[in-house]
Amino acid sequence: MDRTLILLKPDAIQRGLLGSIISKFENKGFKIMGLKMLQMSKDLSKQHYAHLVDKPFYPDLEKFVTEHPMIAMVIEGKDAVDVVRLIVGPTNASKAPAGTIRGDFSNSTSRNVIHASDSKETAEKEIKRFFKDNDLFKYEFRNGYYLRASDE
Ligand code: IDP
Ligand code: MG
Repeated sequence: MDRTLILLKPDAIQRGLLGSIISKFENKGFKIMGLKMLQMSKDLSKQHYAHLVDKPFYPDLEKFVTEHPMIAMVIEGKDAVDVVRLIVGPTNASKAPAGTIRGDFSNSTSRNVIHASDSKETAEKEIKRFFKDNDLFKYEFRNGYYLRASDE
């Protein structure tokens, strides 16, 4: 099973979207392994957005993600990294299809409500950045039979 890191950014909290967003992952059959509220430090922002620190919009991004709490979650499921990115939609929410999280809840690139890891390798690094092993829980869904066949 794949695991991926999701951040529900400060705009998701300010706009009261947490329940609506989390329910999308529950509805899809993904399992939440860990979930917490945190406030990013400037150092953590520079690590997490290392690929963007030289961009002109980075100062606004750092201010936005560090001045208010956010939610971090690890979810697990079949092809979780790729399927979650599909559910999240493209970075520029103005171009995100209806039905995706960004398509339904944002019309912006800089305030696009959610982060999701972009590859399995990134996911493993990002999960370690936000969670200790002890913060993650392994359990079985009792209705797994109704989510997919045993050979899927
Ligand atoms: P992603 O979140 O879809 O993986 P990345 O390119 O990794 O997209 O960018 C990380 C975050 O940086 C975006 O979600 C967005 O908040 C911000 N960002 C990326 N590109 C821009 C931009 O061109 N203008 C403003 N903010 C941006
Ligand atoms: Mg990214």
